[in-house]
Amino acid sequence: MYGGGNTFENVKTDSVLQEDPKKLAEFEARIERGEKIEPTDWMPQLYRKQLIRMIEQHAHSEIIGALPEGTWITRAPGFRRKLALMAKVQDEVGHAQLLYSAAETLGKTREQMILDLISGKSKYSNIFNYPAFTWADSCFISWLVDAGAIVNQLANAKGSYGPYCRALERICAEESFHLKYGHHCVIYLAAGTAVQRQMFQEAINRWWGPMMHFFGPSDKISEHTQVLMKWRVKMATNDDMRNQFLDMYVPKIWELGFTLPDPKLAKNPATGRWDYTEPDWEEFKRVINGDGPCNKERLEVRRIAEERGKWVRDAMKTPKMSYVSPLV
Ligand code: FAQ
Repeated sequence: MYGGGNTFENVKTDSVLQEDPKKLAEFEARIERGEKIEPTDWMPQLYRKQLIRMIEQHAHSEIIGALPEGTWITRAPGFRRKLALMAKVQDEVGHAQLLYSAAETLGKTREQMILDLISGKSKYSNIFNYPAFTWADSCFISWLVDAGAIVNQLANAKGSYGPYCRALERICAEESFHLKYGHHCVIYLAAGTAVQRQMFQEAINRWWGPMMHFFGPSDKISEHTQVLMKWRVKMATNDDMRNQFLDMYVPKIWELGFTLPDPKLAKNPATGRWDYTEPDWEEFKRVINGDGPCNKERLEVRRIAEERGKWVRDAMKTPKMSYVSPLV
């Protein structure tokens, strides 16, 4: 069990078993039939809690994810790249908006979510806590981090919670443009000078570890997978997503003549899955708990944005305006 939290069995005892068994059975039957659960429908408290946690973290990841690439807008090589990167970064912030709205339908206000982000209470994706030193780092994010996000989001768009699935469908449409943009940037470097190729190889070497972490802890230690899969919020396990990503993108990276910094990485013909060196889960834990190379800087940027934008939000509120109230 990861991070010393509740086991699924504990959760079942403490929370799910307190639910009305008839309502719970009907809810699970609806999920089994492939129906979408909507905000005003009955749902177990644990389903609501898990969805808020996951969608909120996803929203934070998009908004923080805009930062490492955002620093390259002013330094993008050429006007066309600058325009494309600016549009991409703007899209990521838009994704956060969609996701915060989806999380709000479950009863947590956007203000509270932002406060929990900047106080360090809520998590966001590990990968955005690393610095984008070079233009090639920004290309790695646009191609491969977006690719990883699409693998995850395409699967989960078929999940059970209506507002999240609809947000994911819209996000995936835009992410596929990001992926093409990123791939184009990488092909350009790959077909460039020795220095350009070296620059991308170094970016791969820096980002491969965080990329392997991106899909979450291995299934053996993942805390929430079981309950999220049962209620079809997650449509594949962390290891399955990681494996699918490797299946789709390792051959493409190799095709371009780059290497990956893992001597064990190979497709196992017997299992049909990828063998790889176990990612460093201690580093992962440190980074997601606030102690990565850029965590402090990332949160500080968000804190300043929150502070500076307050007068705009206040000016836009009417005296009677209130944020979302819980739909329970
Ligand atoms: N980073 O029990 P599990 C993007 C935490 S969007 C940080 O396996 P779960 C777009 C987890 O929260 C990227 N923390 O968790 C873009 C839990 O801690 P908690 C984000 C992580 O939920 C591209 C603990 O570890 N995508 O990139 C991570 O079943 C380019 C135990 O883990 C989403 O959020 C991690 N990587 O599975 C933007 C997709 N992994 O909460 C800009 C939706 C795990 O108990 C540029 N989320 N943890 O304190 C999901 O699919 C799932 O939440 C997983 C994790 C798969 C991320």
